[in-house]
Amino acid sequence: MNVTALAAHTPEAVRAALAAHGWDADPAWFAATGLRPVVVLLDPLTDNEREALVHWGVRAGADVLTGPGWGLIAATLSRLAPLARPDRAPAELAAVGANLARYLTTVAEPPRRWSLAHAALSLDQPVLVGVVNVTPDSFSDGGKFSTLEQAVAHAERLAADGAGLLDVGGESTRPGAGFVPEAEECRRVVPVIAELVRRRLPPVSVDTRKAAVARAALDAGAVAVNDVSGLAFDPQLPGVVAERGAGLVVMHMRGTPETMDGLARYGDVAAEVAQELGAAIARAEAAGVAAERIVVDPGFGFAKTPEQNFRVLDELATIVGLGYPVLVGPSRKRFLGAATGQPVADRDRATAVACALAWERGARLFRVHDVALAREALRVAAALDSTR
Ligand code: PMM
Repeated sequence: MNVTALAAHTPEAVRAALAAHGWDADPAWFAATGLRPVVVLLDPLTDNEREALVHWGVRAGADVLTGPGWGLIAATLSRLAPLARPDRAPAELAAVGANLARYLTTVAEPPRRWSLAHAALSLDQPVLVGVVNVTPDSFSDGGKFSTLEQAVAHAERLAADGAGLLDVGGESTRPGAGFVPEAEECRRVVPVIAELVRRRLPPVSVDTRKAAVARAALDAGAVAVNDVSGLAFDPQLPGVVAERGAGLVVMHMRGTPETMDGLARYGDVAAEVAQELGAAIARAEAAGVAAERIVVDPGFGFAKTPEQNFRVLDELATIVGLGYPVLVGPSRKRFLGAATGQPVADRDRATAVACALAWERGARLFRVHDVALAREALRVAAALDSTR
């Protein structure tokens, strides 16, 4: 008898095995999806809930680990699904249902579109977000594109290389960077955005933490706001985004660029980043930003050590599990230098690899300086996906 190992990280392997043994396409696909392994941490749990969870686990054939106030379940998607249904879950576990249902839906059907002001981006293929920094002091390209002509020429190049979105920023966020007043930030970004829109280049987002800059950028034709403070800096910003129906990137960081390096202390970095992003998403939705307009970003290099960045990259499933499309911005960052020994000017290959690894783990948008190189790596990564 042959014992053939099947890949467990993709339903494609089981689907193909079932199809090869005569199953029809649809049942083979649904069965394969149901066999996907799922691990979730439930926290906090009462003693009653813990006891009910252990009993449920024995009956359902799921692995359950618990301790005071928490529980962890590991099972296939199909075994876990009844726990998310009010008519099937034990009454003591009713509180688990809604959030678990939302997560299982995301596993089975991840978001496939990002809605922007008057536009939408398909996420079926990788979306390259080209960086247009109109700053004198950004860490890798500061001062290179600070005139209107330089910034526009650079954006034209990024668009020709395949950028699906152009992210224009006027304030450096490198560790220790200083504050740029609103008027100066607007002076840097607004003419560039207006010109990119006039030239009908790909849609434009503005990289800003400030409501006034976001408003001016949206007036100039930007369709999304990329807030590296995760809505912590300016409480007015989500209201502006909601009012204009713009897209919103909510990035994780702690503190400000001045203070973030001292705040990189985590017990379980991916889980804590996801929880903090969840709180930021709740603020955005409370201000009226529709879920379909929100993208989340774990914030590589922001309040994270190199080791913590690699943990978050490998455990991106925890961020993807929030149920929103995920953008990553590893481009040229210090953690890639820590792994390769390369200086900032020679990290585009490492960036492309990091993007491919992130795609495999569920990221869909990639904010990079070298679009052509990252796009090539992502084409290979995306070619592995089943065409179904
Ligand atoms: N990184 C930088 C700036 N803006 N925005 C998002 N959403 N994600 C990032 O990782 C991110 C960002 C810093 O890099 P840069 O100074 O080269 O633009």
